[in-house]
Amino acid sequence: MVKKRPVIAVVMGSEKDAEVMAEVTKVLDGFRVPYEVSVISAHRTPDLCRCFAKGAARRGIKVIIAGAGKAAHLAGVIASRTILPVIGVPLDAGMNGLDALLSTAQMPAGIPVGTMAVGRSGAVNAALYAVAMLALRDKGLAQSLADYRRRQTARVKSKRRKVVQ
Ligand code: RP5
Repeated sequence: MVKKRPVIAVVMGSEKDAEVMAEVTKVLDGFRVPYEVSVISAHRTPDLCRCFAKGAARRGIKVIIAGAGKAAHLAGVIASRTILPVIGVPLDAGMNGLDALLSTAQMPAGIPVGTMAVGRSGAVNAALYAVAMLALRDKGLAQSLADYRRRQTARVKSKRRKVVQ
């Protein structure tokens, strides 16, 4: 089987972020979107971070999803080195993730990072947001995204029936 080239890069600041960031790849797997995963730290491996960001577009990556905790500069530093859309997932490594949320979201004008919610919700939504971007140019993916929403609505309605009865 020929492996498809990754179009989404999932990056995290530490291997300790892997559990939450697995929510990203679970969603991408569901949509059969090819991705790559790496651990890169904006602070501990700054040169690697720079090379990764500079080379991503050339390697065929369309969207980057970066998750980090604490002083979470990963998404912002990557965004400063590429014009690809960068989605940031703030992770809770203390302070309920408020530190990471502010570090990821409060970018100065000119270098945007699309910041999601803290933790699992943010990880799931980052993947869905990236899929939505790809779906702009992929009708099959757009259909899958609409189906995902329909299934989600049906699931919530069936639970509601159980609660209301
Ligand atoms: C961040 O600091 C990482 O993204 C991680 O969430 C947090 C703690 O990392 P470790 O020091 O535990 O590796 O850079």
